[in-house]
Parts: sequence; C-alpha cells; structure tokens
Amino acid sequence: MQNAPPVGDTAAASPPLADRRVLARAISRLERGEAQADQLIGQLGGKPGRAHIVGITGAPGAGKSTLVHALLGALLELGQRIAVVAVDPSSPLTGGAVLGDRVRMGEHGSHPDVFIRSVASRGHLGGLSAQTRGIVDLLDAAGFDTVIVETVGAGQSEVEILQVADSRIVACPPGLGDHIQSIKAGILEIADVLVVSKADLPGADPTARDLRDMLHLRAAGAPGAWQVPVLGVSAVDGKGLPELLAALDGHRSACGRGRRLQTDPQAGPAAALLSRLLARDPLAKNLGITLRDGGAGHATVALTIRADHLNFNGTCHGGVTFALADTAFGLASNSHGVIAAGIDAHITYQQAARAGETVLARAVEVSRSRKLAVYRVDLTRDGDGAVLCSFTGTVYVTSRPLEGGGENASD
Ligand SMILES: Nc1nc2c(ncn2[C@@H]2O[C@H](COP(=O)(O)OP(=O)(O)O)[C@@H](O)[C@H]2O)c(=O)[nH]1
Ligand SMILES: [Mg+2]
Repeated sequence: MQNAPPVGDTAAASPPLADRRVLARAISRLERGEAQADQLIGQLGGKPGRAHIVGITGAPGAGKSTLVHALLGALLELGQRIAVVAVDPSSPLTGGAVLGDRVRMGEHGSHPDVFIRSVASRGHLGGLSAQTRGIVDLLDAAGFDTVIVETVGAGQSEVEILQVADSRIVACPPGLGDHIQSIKAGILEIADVLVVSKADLPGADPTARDLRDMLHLRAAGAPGAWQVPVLGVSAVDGKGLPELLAALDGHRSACGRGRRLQTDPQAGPAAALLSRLLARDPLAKNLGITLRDGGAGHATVALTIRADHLNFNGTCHGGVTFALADTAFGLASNSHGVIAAGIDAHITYQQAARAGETVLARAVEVSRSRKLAVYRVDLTRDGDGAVLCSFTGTVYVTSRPLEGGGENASD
C-alpha cells in the first residue's frame, strides 16, 4: 500500500483532552441527529487527523472486547489516551452484549485517559457507518491518541464501518476448521493485521497456518505493499501483545493516518457524477443496470434478471453477474473524480440468481492510497438479502480528471 500523507500535526505535543461529559453530550447530539460532526467539533475546539484509528472485527465471541481491554492496558502503559467505540449490531436495544463489553473493558473504563462509548446499530440518519465516522472524528478532535472501533463481523455494514479505521485487525479464534468459509467472504481483504485470538487455547497454531495459507493464495499485493502479519495473541497471558502493538505501529508508519478524512462523507456531488457515468456505459444500459445509491468510495447498482440474461442452465449467466459487480466496482473506484483503471478482479459465486429476481451489487472502498485502491462488492438478492456473490477488485489511481479532461473520460 502506498503512503497516504499523514494528515494533521502528528509531531505536536498532545493537546489537552476535551471534558468527557461535554464529549459524551456531543456524541449523543450527533446520534440523535441534532447536530453535524463538523459543528460539534467546532464547538469542542481541536481538529481531527491526529489520532490513530484502529478497527477490530471478528465473529461474536472471537475475543474482540477482551483484546480491546488488553490493548487499553498496553497503550495506557505507553502513556496514551484511548477512546473505544463499540458498535454492536446485534443489540438494537443496547442490551446485554453492550453491557457485557463494558464489563470486559471495565477495569480501564474509569481511567481518566480512557473513554468508552457503545453505539447501538439503529443505523438511522445516514446509516451506522456515517454515524460511526462522526463519532470517530469527534474523539479524534477531542485529543485521544488512539481510537479503537470494535464491530461485530456482520458483512457489508462492518466493512463500511471499518472504512473509518487507519489499521484494521480481524480476530479469528482457534479451531476455525469448517468455519474458514465464513472468513472467505471478503473479510481477509479488509485485514491489515490478522490476529489468532485466544492463542493460549489448543489449535491456535494450525489456525494461524490456515490463515497464512489463505493470505498467500490471495496475495495480489503490489511490490512494497504492506504484508499482513498473522499473530497469535492471548488476552489471558499477554502472549503476542507486544507483537500486535509493533504491527499496529508499523502499519501506521507505512500507511499513514487520517485515511477517512480524504473522502467526503456527504455523497452529493459524487452521486451525481456516478449517474452521469452510468448513463455513458452502453453495456450497463443494454443489460438494464440502474444506480440505486452512490457517493465518494461506494456505489450500489441493481439489475432485474430477464430471460436474455440466462445461461443454458436457466440461471443468470455468470458473465452478467460479473458485469453487474464490475459496474459497481467501476463506479465506486471512479467516484473520486479521477480515472481509476482496473488491475484485477476476483469473483466468488455462491448462489445463482433466477429470472425475475433483482440483484443488488454494492461496492465499497476497502482501502485507498495515492496509487492503488481496493474495492469489495457484495451481490445480494433484493428482498431477502441472500448473498449471491462476493467480488474484490483493485484499481490503479491515475491523476487524470474523469470529466472535463477531454477524450479520456470514458473508463
Ligand atoms: N482462553 C481465552 N479466552 C478468551 C480470550 N479472549 C477472550 N476470551 C473469552 O472468550 C469469550 C468471548 O470474549 P469477548 O471478548 O466477549 O468476545 P467478542 O464477542 O468478540 O467481543 C469470553 O468468555 C472471554 O473470556 C483469550 O485470550 N483466551
Ligand atoms: Mg464484544
């Protein structure tokens, strides 16, 4: 991954932390939609771009909260101030799970340099990911050195939430065995560091080996790209924790921070750009692909499967499915207004679509540097949300403008 230039004055001494009660109130106002993040940051003083944002994801029970607790202890020892945002989609009523997380992080929860906030996945007001980004921006501006975002592995929404992070940890407990399938569906693409959690339990080493094998199979990294380490970490005996801290530090140095600040959370102009681009795509037009939603770094397109989309087996032709995924990929990767040229794409078919069904393809930017960007596209059936395909693609980011730049604007 190429370096994104660090944003903000990284070398400056730590600013004073914002008052936690003022901060808590500001976050509540943001959650209720009473104020925008920019406004609240203006009132708090400070500016985002200083903190290292660390995302942690993994299946429920993978040991994420316990790992956050261990990281809190280690980072406090380094003299850092740390904020934690726990996003829990399984708990719409902010019930037991969130409380449980607080208890697991509890010992450090009352430390003056620690701030823990749970976010229930009501997901209104522009979606959970926009809300999470606003909260992270606030905490960053409030002066925390590290902001940890814990999110449950739940597919697309999690990938979007993790877009806010500079460094992403995927936690996998030992004994994945057959469950390795669930890892396959795109989660490896978002990991900057893979942690085999509960490394004190039997089976940690074979799991680490399996994960390394999968990484080798997937590796399409450009020369000099960040190499994703696989680390066994036990929150019980502290094994692997120093290595994890070193990996996070290394990733931050290699890939910079403030990545999220380079994309605009308000999608307006990009959405308009995407509909103009789609209108200029004859293949998409002939197939009947329409734009559902779009913005900087993401796009959702839809296609209702017709008789002339079918193959000899009577299900949707794989090429049509690919074209749908590729359209979302192309739009999302060009949404920043400069031409993005596709380098590679990889599709995994899970279930075929049938005539009459509408298929949605949602592309989300997983990472973006100066020269390269990676996208994940999920194809789901409209209605029941069944997952049909996963697609990942990489582009080379040029500096040529997409529009107003002459004859080249046809990518
Ligand atoms: N043996 C062992 N158990 C752990 C470790 N980390 C977490 N656990 C246990 O795994 C369970 C789930 O942990 P939790 O942190 O809540 O997982 P989360 O759902 O991913 O946040 C709890 O019972 C923890 O005590 C570890 O490093 N070693
Ligand atoms: Mg948890």
